Amino acid sequence: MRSDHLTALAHARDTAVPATAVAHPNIALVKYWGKRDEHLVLPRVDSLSMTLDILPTTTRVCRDPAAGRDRVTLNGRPAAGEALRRVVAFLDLVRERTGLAHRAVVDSENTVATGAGLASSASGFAALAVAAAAAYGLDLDATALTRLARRGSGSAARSIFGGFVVWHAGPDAGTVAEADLGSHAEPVPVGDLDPALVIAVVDGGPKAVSSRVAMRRTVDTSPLYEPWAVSSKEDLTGMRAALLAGDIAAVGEIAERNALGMHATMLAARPAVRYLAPATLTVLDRVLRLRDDGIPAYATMDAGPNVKVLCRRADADLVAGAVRAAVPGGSVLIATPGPGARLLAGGGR
Ligand code: 2P0
Repeated sequence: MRSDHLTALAHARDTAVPATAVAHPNIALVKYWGKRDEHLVLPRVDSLSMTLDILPTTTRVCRDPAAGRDRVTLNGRPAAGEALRRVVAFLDLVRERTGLAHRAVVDSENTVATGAGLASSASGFAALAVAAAAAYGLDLDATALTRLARRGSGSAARSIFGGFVVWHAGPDAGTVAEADLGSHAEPVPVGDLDPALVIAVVDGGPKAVSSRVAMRRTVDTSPLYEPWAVSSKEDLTGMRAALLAGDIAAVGEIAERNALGMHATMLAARPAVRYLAPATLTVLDRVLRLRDDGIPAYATMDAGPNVKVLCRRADADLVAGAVRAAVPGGSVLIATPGPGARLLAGGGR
């Protein structure tokens, strides 16, 4: 039995079977903003998100024993610059762990604009983690996959799981291995909640400042960063309780204040990082009026001007209509909780 298994593994390592994985983006209701270790991608704070059922990324990885370098295609175009560097660095990590030096051919298709604050790096690195682990014969459980995905992009750790997911910052003290082990994601129990996220895409273009650069500047220079990080701990505790109680108003209130606080830390950075645009504020005003009308709707924004409005699934069409009318030039999408990352095919296992 065991020798059969080893033969199969050796076969997989020699024969370069392609692996294809799919992952969905996630939107944080308690945000990740700031790292304490850039190399290991260890965050300063715990974060909690909802994985979406729309805008998946599909990624195929195939080892190429004859190739001298990795070839990476993103949405049909050869990747270059920082995007290529990050994928190659991620594959290097997988190669280091498996002892397999083979280069790879990577093809990744996003259904969402890359780098527009719509969590494309979360779905992208979650799909890459699952596909690359399979293609290189790295046998990891879901928790270990969250640690691996984290190394590509912090928020990708959360996209390994579906539904609501917490990503633990992990212990501050201890060895590097202990810190790495402690910083993983896991699903969060949720009560009777039937939520939707109405996504107002007010600008689908790439952001001027990457979230990686923006969070580094915020941690280094913003006098508001530490107070936000402290209040974020309370937000996480409150969010867990609100999710368990199925209390959409409490979930929304905490999510909105946490996001506005995160943007406040950036506005106070030197120089300021401002992702919020006039159209963002127009949507925020509309969300307030929906609440005045008795509709529980709450806004959250990431590293970009687009607004995600949390509401009951039953109210999603009404909220989407209101938001669409508020920003006629934008587009509106409706998401509900979606699945975790999964292998579609291959990997030789
Ligand atoms: C989040 N964001 O929790 C936060 C809120 C944006 C604002 O995670 O540097 O692309 O690759 O670890 O994961 C975006 O940051 O950053 C992000 P890196 P990532 O969703």
